[in-house]
Amino acid sequence: MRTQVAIIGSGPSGLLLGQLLTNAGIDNVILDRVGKDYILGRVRAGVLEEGTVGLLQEAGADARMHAEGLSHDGFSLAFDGRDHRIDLFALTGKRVMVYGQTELTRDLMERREKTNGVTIYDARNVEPHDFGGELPFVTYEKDGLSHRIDCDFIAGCDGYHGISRKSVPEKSIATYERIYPFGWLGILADVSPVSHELVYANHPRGFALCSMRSTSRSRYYIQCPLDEKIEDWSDDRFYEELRRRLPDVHAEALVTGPSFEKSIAPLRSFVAEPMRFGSLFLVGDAAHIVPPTGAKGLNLAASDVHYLFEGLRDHYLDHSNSALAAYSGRALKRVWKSVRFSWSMTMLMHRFPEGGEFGQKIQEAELDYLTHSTAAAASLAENYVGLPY
Ligand code: FAS
Ligand code: PHB
Repeated sequence: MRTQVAIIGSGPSGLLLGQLLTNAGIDNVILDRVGKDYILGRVRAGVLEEGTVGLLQEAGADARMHAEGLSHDGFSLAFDGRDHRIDLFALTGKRVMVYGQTELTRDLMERREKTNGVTIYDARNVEPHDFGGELPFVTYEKDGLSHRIDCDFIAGCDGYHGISRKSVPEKSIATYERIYPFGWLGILADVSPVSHELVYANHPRGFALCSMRSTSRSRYYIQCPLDEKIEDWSDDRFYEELRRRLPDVHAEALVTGPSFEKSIAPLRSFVAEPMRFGSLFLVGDAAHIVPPTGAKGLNLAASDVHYLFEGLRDHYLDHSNSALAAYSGRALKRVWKSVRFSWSMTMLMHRFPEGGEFGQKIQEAELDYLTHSTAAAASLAENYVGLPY
């Protein structure tokens, strides 16, 4: 088989890039090591920046998001028993869209099928080859047979644990990492959310986040030690602990009900540089990971796709390679600013026992500053709604 762009990974990065390329008449094939249902079974992000919304519109996969998504003008910081609203729209003129990554992925998959995009699921041992040379190709195994796809470019959209970054010679790549000493225990339940907007809570017992997927489906998280076991957390125990970390106004509004998803996610900051190696481009989680405190992971994948699509479109349609040459530098400039923001929100909102009383006092001072200074709140807000592409 031959294609112009071989995309490894059928998550949001791969699907969004694939659709933009297809719409531009640029041939592409997506390969994923698992099946469609497995991908759709993963519960991930929930908040979309306007840039991400715009790219889904450009991809023609935005109808359900606009019909079912929730447009939010603000969110709350809860601490010291009080709730402080950050008015995103008043401070930035922008909003965020609350719409689950699972649904966005489903919409992109359906759009790809409608436009006859080729996706090879359950592709085992996918491997990029000769991306430093003139004739790149990808190999994989399926149904006991080995296959090869010759291509012009390879987009590594295969996430943190994917093969693409691991295929780059160690001497050619630099990585930067911070691992946080806790995780997020999250549940999904078909109960109405405690508030019409998201609530990020800083509490001596630990961080909590009240999010949602709709007005009848809530997504809750609490900070937990990394060695916690899911089986030790009944729904009742989870709701009781969540309630203890919220101001009364939200604790009293908490509607409980059986969870249908419960998981613990570790938190890390990670960046690989550069994001281009010859004809191989790293995109999204394959190149960077952020703690979900700033709701940036999925949105950074989207801005990477924007930069890479511009480069590939200019290469094929305008015979210009300047945008492709600029991809890594442009993407990393935005990545590092979002990594900084996600790190700062994580340091602000979580309990760090090793930080001691001094660390606690610094958090309290910063929260006080954020909720009494328009300049400080505006800085937080412009990062949360998403910095310009
Ligand atoms: P993805 O990891 O989504 O997709 C990569 C795809 O590549 C997968 O389908 C995988 O099967 C495939 N793949 C991997 N290795 C392969 C190989 N060798 N061969 C072929 N295919 C391969 N972000 C937020 O903004 N908010 C959140 O709350 C949030 N929560 C998260 C919770 C968890 C547990 C995780 C892991 C991430 C979370 N994220 C969150 C970040 C997440 O949303 C990512 O940013 C987003 O999935 C990035 O999309 P992709 O880059 O497409 O990577
Ligand atoms: C979510 O709804 O899953 C979510 C929302 C905002 C975050 C993290 C996760 O910062």
